[in-house]
Amino acid sequence: MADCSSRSKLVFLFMLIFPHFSSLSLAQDGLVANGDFETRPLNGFPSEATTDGTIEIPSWRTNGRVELVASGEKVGGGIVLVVPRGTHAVRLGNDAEISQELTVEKGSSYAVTFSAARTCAQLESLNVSVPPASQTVDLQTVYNVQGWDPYSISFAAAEEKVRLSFTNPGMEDDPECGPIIDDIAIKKLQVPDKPKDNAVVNSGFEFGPWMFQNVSLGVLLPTNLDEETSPVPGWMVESIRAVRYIDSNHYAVPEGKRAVELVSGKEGIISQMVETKPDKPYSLSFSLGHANDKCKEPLAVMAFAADQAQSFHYTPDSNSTFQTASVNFTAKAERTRIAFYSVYYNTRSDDMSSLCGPVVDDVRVWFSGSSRNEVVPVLFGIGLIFWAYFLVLG
Ligand SMILES: [Ca+2]
Repeated sequence: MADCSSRSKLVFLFMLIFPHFSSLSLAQDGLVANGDFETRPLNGFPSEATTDGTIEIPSWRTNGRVELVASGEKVGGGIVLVVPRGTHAVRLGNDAEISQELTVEKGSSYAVTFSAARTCAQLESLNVSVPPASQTVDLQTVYNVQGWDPYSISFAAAEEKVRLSFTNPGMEDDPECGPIIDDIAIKKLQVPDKPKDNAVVNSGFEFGPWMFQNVSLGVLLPTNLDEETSPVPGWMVESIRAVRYIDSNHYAVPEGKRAVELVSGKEGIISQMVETKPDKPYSLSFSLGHANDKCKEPLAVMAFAADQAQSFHYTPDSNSTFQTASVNFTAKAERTRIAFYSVYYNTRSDDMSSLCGPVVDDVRVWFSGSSRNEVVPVLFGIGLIFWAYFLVLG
């Protein structure tokens, strides 16, 4: 009797634990396993010089020359390695690769955030892939004086088990060159609702990639022409250069907690195809702001909607870090492209080299013909009441 009840207790306990087991293995939002490379390898970090053998990187599979590097370390030519955060990061030599298997929700989209730095002045890039998705991120442009930046790419999960890989596709002359990566995080992307009175999806940029609370550099969004799978759902980055996704913890954001800063002049274009009715009048409005990041003015954006293009200068106001701008247009098709780029190439006034620019947020597109149609019957109604009044009095 006692045996039986303890066994059923065990079964019950097992049933209680088992579903948790399967959900535990599902990738959680945030750092992936040893995504910051701070987990100590079994035979110690190479900088501790306890071994000459190959270093295993916990939780990662490596291929080619992959090194665990420590901050302050120097490579040939006296270049001091930049480690984005913490003490350790990895450097990928020519054709080298690190990868990790993730358990995800099949059919969902995910954003991968990672920090990267180049080591040499040569053309360096990083290929990030989750098959069948693959994207090469150009590290040639240093957006920040600190020498590294967080980036985000996205993928749609075709399977429950996917392999996230980082590869250095370059064939550098100097084997000590090659990108450094750190702080790899993942976030399941939610599909934003379509608001009733606004044709823009994710209009305030509130849905986006993982951002580390203690990183003040925002997240760069490189080229992404796939609106279905975008680290900032609904939005595309049409240009070769990136735009910066920013948070209200570190920047002035016009609405909510997130916005975009156009940091690449005319080479950083963010756009969306919005649903419209052909030949109908619409208005595009948006917040144009200053990120409060010491960005040297003037700041201006070029806004596009259908065949309209208009530039707007940010005019500083002591009471606010943003203003509202709008463009009227007539839709030509079922879908209308709206887009923004920065008119100027701006840098921060304190270091003169970190790239910055105007902030865009709270983008709205609405049918502007409706207000006139509503006003007319109301006026007509008021007129009728007046007539009735005079008739009664007369
Ligand atoms: Ca926002």
